[in-house]
Amino acid sequence: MSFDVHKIRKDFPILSQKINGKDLVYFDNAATTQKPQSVIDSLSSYYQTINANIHRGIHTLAEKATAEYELTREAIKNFLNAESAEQIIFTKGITDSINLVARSYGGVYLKTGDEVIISTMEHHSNIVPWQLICEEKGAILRVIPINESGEIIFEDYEKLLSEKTKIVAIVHASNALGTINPIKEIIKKAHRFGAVVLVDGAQAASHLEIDVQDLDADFYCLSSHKLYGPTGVGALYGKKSILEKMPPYQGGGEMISEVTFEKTTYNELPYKFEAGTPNIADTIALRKAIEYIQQIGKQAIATYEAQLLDYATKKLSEFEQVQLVGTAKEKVSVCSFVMHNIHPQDIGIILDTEGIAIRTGHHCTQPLMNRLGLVGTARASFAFYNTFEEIDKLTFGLKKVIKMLS
Ligand code: 7TS
Repeated sequence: MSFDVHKIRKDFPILSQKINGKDLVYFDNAATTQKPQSVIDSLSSYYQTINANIHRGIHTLAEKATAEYELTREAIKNFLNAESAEQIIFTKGITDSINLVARSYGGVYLKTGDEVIISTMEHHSNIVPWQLICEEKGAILRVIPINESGEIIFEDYEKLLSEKTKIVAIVHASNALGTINPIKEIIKKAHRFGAVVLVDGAQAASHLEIDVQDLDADFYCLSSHKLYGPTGVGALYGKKSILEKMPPYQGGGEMISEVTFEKTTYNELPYKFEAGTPNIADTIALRKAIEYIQQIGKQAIATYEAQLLDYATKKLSEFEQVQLVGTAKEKVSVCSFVMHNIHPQDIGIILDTEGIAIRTGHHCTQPLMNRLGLVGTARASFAFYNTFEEIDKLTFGLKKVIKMLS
């Protein structure tokens, strides 16, 4: 399919509305993406035609709902190029996936004195679960430093690795800076020391081609809502040999094979990790989002978004008062910036009066902000439905900010 942004925009009904009397310019895609009509339709169609609880039923609706639900697992398997669908575990999102691994894998395999490595640019969801489990186990959290452009310092990472390293947990692309980390090399180095690697793919999966086998990732995490799908659904990919030796994360229905008061045996993968009735409708709708992305094509998306990023970077650099935050060589379409003597929140409030939605603050990366000596940034993050004209509106909005506040 050839790339036609105006045709694509028609598939996203939310984009055609006015905010504060102006055309909505949605530049908060790193927080959550908008949903195409096919995803919205899937949600109401599910409740109108096949709503039933899955896996346990023998009636027709239960079988239809189960089949649709499992098709999403298959779609994610293909999206990530995983070996098999049983390696895809449904979760509530990235946060839930990381907590699952920290509790289940970390709970068994971390011992006193062991080390977990993360980076300076992690989202709180890839910091706090590791702090909790490290504290419980007497393990130590180590942090890879970054340079002034917002890239990890690879030699320092290599120095942190040792026989004590058990887990490396790292973001594929930073939500606050846009930096794309050299994940394949990071994984290769960690494996030399026998450590497993978890990759937070929140910001990468919507922009880049992901191949978990090529990366040799041990765990890879996704959130549906950052992928044009509904909120409240995510996926965790894991290597089969590792998932098999991990104990269940939560107990309840679905995850069991047999229950007696004396002893319970657990279900097979992936169900061992999926306790209780899941988010069925939203999981089914996620497949529509994946199909939508695949129909446009990751390559076409990456090329177009790179052009948007280049254009925005150039336009913002023309402002004397604007300082870009995050100037890594490899970036996804995230443009963070600060303005001299102007609080990021004030930028966000004034841009909103122009119908422009950006995010301001620490972006759940407080340690990164501390490292950069900032209270927060203003962040415009672009998706394939954004346009160059919208970036012009952002620059117009920033001129208004300067006029009002400097
Ligand atoms: N990791 C990264 C890199 C993220 O960007 C986010 C959400 C998460 C983890 C957590 O994902 P969740 O789906 O479990 O909530 N990032 C943002 C953001 O940048 N602004 O709002 C949410």
